[in-house]
Amino acid sequence: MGLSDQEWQQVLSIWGKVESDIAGHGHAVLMRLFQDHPETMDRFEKFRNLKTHDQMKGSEDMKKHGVTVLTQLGKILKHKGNHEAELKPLAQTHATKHRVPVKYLEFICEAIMKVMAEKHSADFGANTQAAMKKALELFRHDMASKYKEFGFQG
Ligand code: CUS
Repeated sequence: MGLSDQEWQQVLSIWGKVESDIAGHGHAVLMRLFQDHPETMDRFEKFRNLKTHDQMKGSEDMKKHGVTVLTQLGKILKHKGNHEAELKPLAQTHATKHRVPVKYLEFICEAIMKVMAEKHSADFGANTQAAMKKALELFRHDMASKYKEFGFQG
């Protein structure tokens, strides 16, 4: 489940491209998530009223939340697996407040992979994709075990 130094390097190098436009990437990720899995919109009250593609496109709330999601995930990735301190409060709010199931985390990770592949096809080759996938799997695995500590089966 762990990543090699080289894999972390690939992950963080492509993440640098995400950070060059974190708002654009974040909004694209949530657009993709809500389009592919509309049921996930239910977790956050401020998104429930968004009905059409255009409403989502123009939503400042979605843009803001996209930045939040990717900023938090970026902080975690930069710890290269030693992310207990960052992960714990995130797992706590998602287990007890938002009640976001592990399945939804999987969906959002898929959306992240798709957006990265679309925006950075030249730099997101098979090896980098595999490394990114591993990093996101590690993240979800550790979120899932923390969820259980907070009594949420996820
Ligand atoms: O916010 C946050 O943070 C999360 C993410 C991470 C990565 C954990 N989220 Cu938000 C999630 C989700 C959303 O937003 C929506 C839907 C589903 C899930």
